[in-house]
Amino acid sequence: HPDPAATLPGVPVVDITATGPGRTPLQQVMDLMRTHGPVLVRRLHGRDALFVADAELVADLADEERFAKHIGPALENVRAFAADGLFTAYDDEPNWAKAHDILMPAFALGSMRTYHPVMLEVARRLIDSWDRAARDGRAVNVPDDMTRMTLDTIGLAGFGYDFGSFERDEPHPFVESMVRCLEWSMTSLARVPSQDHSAADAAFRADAGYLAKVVDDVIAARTGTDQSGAEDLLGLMLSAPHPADGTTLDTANIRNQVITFLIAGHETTSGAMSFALYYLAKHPAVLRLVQREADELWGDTAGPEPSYEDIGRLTYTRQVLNEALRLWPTAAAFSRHARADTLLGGRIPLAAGQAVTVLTPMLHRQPVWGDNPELFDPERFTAEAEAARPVHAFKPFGTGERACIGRQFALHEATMLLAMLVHRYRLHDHAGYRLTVKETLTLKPEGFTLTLTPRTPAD
Ligand code: MNH
Repeated sequence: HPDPAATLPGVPVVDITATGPGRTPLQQVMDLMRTHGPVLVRRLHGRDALFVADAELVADLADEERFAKHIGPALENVRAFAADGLFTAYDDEPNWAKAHDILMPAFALGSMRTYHPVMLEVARRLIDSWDRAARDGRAVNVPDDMTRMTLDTIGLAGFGYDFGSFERDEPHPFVESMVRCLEWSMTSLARVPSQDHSAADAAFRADAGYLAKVVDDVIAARTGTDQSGAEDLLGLMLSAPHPADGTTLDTANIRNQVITFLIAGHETTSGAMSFALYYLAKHPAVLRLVQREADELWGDTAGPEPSYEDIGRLTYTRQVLNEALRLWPTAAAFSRHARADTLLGGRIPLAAGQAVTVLTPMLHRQPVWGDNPELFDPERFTAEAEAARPVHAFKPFGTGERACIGRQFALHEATMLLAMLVHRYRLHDHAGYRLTVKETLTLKPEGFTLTLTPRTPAD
């Protein structure tokens, strides 16, 4: 094993073998960085991982000529159920470029216009459910309901498939199996060598099998119908020819893409909206400003008809979302590797293929964010403030050609829903919620509940 202290001059090595990474490994590295600074090697059972959050090093890692996306141990585990889907494909795997080219048109800004009515329909399902909770004085579980909303949205908008999540008291079993698969991907990394994990692995295989069955249902509901040429995600997957060679995606890859989009298309957006609502509930002055922005568009009407164009006008609501994604980017790490031997930031020698993981929540707390980075402040995302900041200081969607393909989709969906919710309800932090962040590879505010009352024109 190469000793990184010898190969990485000046980079502290922190051995966590005694405690292990625990159930919140990302927050553990956040804490290590608070002690040891924004560049460190974490050692576990003799395995080393280099983590960085330093803004200049991250800017250097964004150089596509010298660095590429790395599939680290966590994503290697996700490959056990998503294989060569877009998110987990190796950078040089031919199916990555092929699927990327075929699916890109579904994520161009103009495509959001097509998804808008579906997003609105699902937003109304959530509002119906929250109206009932408000009437009965019941608390709502925010992350659970955000997950219902985002799963139904990606199902309908991407695949014409209705998960019907608001008709269930419990989360859809797809969500439960998916969460366990993501947890398995994460907790397997903490395994003590030589222990027996066959029970956990068997449970994982059962869950992965169930996910695959849902994928079969989603595809079967489409094939053989006359909408196989539909231009949603599934339509493109099933029938769009690659612009260069005219071939379509193969059957195995289609299944991997469906599972990838069903997961990547809802899990992180759900967390982002949950954190945004958490900060709004804790910052009444900010909440007033979001409400004012929605009121200016939609007035006193209880049931507004948000248009596609309205969402682009919700600039302050977008700032709130960005600020929530700064403090808690829900996909909190991404990895890069050197394409050839190089010096990271001109000072840290990296061999070809060597991996570096960017810890985004700590990047988002570096000195470029000012003296009080823990403070929630949407003013950080005015156009002027953004223009004054280095471009690579904010990376909630990753970087380069492997950055998030669904970014516009997520932002359209989340901005519209947040504005509709604050327009309609007063949010009550009835339990005096104290933030605990649950990690299942992605981040969510665990157990966050609100009570609601309808707003009156005087509010
Ligand atoms: Mn998304 C890649 C964050 C919403 C589909 N996403 C990424 C990456 C990050 C990310 C970070 C890069 C990971 C890496 O470099 O290893 N994504 C988010 C966040 C949200 C989000 C924070 C919501 C907020 N993502 C969405 C939505 C979809 C989606 C919505 C689909 C509809 N994301 C993807 C796919 C990839 C990805 C697919 C992989 C893209 C590629 O590698 O080509």
